[in-house]
Amino acid sequence: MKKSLFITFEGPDGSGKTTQIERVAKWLEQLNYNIVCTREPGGTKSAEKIRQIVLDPCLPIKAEAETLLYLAARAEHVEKVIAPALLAGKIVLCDRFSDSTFVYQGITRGMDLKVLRLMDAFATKGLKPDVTFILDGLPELLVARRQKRGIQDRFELEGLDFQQKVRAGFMQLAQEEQERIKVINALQELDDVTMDIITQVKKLLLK
Ligand code: Z5A
Repeated sequence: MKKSLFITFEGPDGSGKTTQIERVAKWLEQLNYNIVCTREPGGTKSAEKIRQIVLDPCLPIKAEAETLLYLAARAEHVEKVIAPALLAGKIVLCDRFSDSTFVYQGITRGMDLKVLRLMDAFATKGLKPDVTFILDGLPELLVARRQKRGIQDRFELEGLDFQQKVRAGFMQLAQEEQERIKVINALQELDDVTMDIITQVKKLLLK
């Protein structure tokens, strides 16, 4: 029987999450797995509206309010998309999840990580990913990828210092949860990045 899996992709922006989700999804589909690709903030109509608010550079929001918006979007997303898909035995590939809140609102914005973890558990009803891939690379080298997109959101306008803090934050989480979180070198050739991820996913599928 095919089992459900909840896989999340994390890392600084421009690290290749969207690209890798597409590639891993294609590989899983070829093996006849039922998959759902989704993203945060977003994934439902209301959460996509929240996304428009939190990523708008013209709408500065206090860290507390911003956190609550991300968590509100996540509660909707888990309830309406992720949990039903997992219950139906599907594989969910999600672009960002709780670890982004811990890094962006917690480690970099300075909100209390213990409080954030409790609030996140409330929003997700305790749902955690089976595996999380952090796509990691020197922020300086990821800048060019972000620039190609042309559009800048609130976080991207914060500069290199901020991106370095983000990277250190993800590494801190990876250190704390080595079983769940796998760090992938995002600066390799596309195929090599995909191969590293697929190798880990195969292990989970065979478990
Ligand atoms: N956020 C938060 O603060 N708290 C939360 O709880 C959550 C989120 C859930 C979402 O931004 C923002 O929300 C994010 C954190 C915050 N911060 N910012 N800024 P978003 O969804 O708009 O974007 P993103 O998630 O940060 O990433 P992205 O811009 O979508 O990039 P990506 O998906 O990681 O990368 P990509 O689009 O796949 O690749 C970027 C380019 O690089 C593209 O041209 C690719 O072709 C190229 N690429 C990718 N991989 C390679 C390799 N290996 N070699 C060469 N070129 C490559």
